[in-house]
This record gives sequence, C-alpha cells and structure tokens, in this order.
Amino acid sequence: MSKTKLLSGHKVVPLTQEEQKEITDSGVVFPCAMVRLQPDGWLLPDPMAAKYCDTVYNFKFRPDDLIVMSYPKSGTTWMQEILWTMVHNPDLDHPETSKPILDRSPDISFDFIFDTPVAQFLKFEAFRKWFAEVCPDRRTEDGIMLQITELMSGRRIIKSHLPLSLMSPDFLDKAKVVYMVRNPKDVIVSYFNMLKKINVGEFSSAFESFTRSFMQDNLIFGPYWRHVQEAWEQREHPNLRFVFYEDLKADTMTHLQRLNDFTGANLTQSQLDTVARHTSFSSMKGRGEPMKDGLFTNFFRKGTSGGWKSYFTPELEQEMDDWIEKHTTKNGMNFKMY
Ligand code: PPS
Repeated sequence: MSKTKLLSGHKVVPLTQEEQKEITDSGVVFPCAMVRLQPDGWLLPDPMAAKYCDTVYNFKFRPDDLIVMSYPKSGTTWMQEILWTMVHNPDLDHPETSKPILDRSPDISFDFIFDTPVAQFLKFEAFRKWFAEVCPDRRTEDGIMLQITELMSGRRIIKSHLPLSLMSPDFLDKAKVVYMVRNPKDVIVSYFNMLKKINVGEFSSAFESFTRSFMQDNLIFGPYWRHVQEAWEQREHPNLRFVFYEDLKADTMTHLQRLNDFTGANLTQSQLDTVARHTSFSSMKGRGEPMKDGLFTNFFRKGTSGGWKSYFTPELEQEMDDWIEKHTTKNGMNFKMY
C-alpha cells in the first residue's frame, strides 16, 4: 500500500470520483489517476506522488548545484540553457554543446510522469536507454531521472517543476535556485499549444475550458499561484533568484550579469555577449528540440511576451484579470502582460 503521509508533511489524498471525472472530462492533459497533496493541493499523478516525493525530499543536492524551478511553460528551458552555457560553455567549445538540453540538464520532475499512461504519447524510450547505460545496476522503479541526476558528475544544472514546499526545509541552504515565473496568460497559451501539438490523450480541450481548468487548479504541478507565491516569499533568500520571463526578455544582459554574480561563473563581458547570443530564442530554436526523439516538436514556438492577446475573448480576459488581481494585490507581485 502506498504512503499517505510524506516527509514534507503533506497528506496524499486521492481524488474523489467526481473530481477525477472533472479533470478527465475537461479533456485536460494526463488521462490518469491523480492525487492532491494537502493542504496545498498539489496535483500529481498516482502513485508517483507517493513514490517519489520522499526521494526528492531526501535528494542529496550539492552546494554547487543550480536548480531551475518553475511552473511549466514559464521559460524553464531557456534558463537551463543560460545557466549551462554560463557554467560549462561560455566559449562555445564544450563537446556536448549540440546535445539536447535535457541530456545536459536533467529534469527530476520527469519521474512523476514516466510511468503514467502518458508515457506512450511522450516516447520516453530515449531516457530509458540512457538510464540503462549510466545506471546498469539500478532499478527504474527508484526513479529514472532522479538516479541519472544523482550520478551526474561536475556542476549540475537541474530542472524541476515541483514546488518549494515539497523540498526539505534546508533545501535553499544546500543549493542555489533560479525560479522562473511568467505571466499566467502567456503560460496558458504556451501550455495549450504544446498539448495540442503532442496530442496527449487526444487532447481535446478548447482554449477556454483549458484556461478555466488552469484557474481551477486542475493542471499537474499546480496550483499555479501557490507555486509562484512560495518562491516569491523566498525572493530575498541569498540562494534564490526570482526571475520574470518578461524582464529577462526585455533586458537579457542585465539578468545575465546578475546571474554571473549569483552563479560565481565569473565571465567576461565578451563571454556574456556570447551566452546572450547562444541562448537567444532564434539560436535555441535553430539548434533543435530540447529532447531527442520524443515529447516535443516545435517546442520553441514563439518565445515572446503578449501572444495571449489573440487567444482571449474579452470575457475570458476579464475572468483571468480578476483571478490575477485576487492573487497579487496582497503580495505586490507585478506581472507585465505586454
Ligand atoms: S516546459 O516544457 O514546461 O519546461 O516549458 P518551458 O521551458 O518552461 O517554457 C517554454 C516556453 O519558453 C519559450 N522559450 C523561450 N523564450 C524566449 N527565449 C528563449 N531562448 C526561449 N526558449 C524557450 C518557449 O518558446 C515556450 O514559450 P512559447 O510561448 O510557447 O513560445
């Protein structure tokens, strides 16, 4: 029987039939059984939440690790490439430059979706092969990406969509985190387009109902606001940088200079210029998809801010504006919507 109480203090609560039906019927991603981790309401696939949350909680992060955390579709991959290039490839002479980013910067939240029925749509075989090569004596049931990451040498740039409250209380004292956040309107447009493209579970949701599911906290790794709020509360922590996608886009160099200090990469201005060029949207798109043979096609879709304008009806925009206002008036978080 799987655990019901996690080391993080969360309780694993299966969805009621009605809740599960609401999620399944809305045509939303991940046509599989889900649980909520209460009291925060984190929505994760069953039984992976109970299986891997404690492993993540106990994961041995190293003092030089850089972890990119985010709610999905917030610019995670962009930040992974920025950090990896700053740390490992500022002169663009690293032999692994042309490997997909997810091979160089592993995603520890992938384990939560590997064994779901979704895997058949996502073609994760490449990761299983990789696991067999680097972890020949280990069991896949103990986590594919978690173990690949554990055995990785050198300075690790790790990706995770899991929220801060599922990590151990001293997590931020053990490693450095860059938390990426993007305005929720562009997040949902990006998310919608990705799911349409990969057609997970014959994704049938219309934009409007998909956006409502997002606002009702019915998408995996959500609730969105709690995810963002937890990082926002830590924004003064010396080991966390809270970066808005819109700011990074509008003034990339200022952020690269800050990240240069934060990571201790100690790059020259000319190297920072190289990093900026190498991680621009057009360069990254030109080099190919973030994962070989699977999941993404046309991952680098638009890479802009404000694209949401052509998706929202005035009514839906008003609904979302109210939702945004409700969650930002008290905390002073100021999203640029462009
Ligand atoms: S994921 O799948 O959740 O990890 O997605 P994530 O990487 O967080 O977000 C994907 C969106 O980020 C855009 N992107 C970029 N924007 C600007 N510059 C660069 N270099 C860049 N790289 C990725 C990507 O295109 C997705 O946004 P949309 O709006 O869909 O284009």
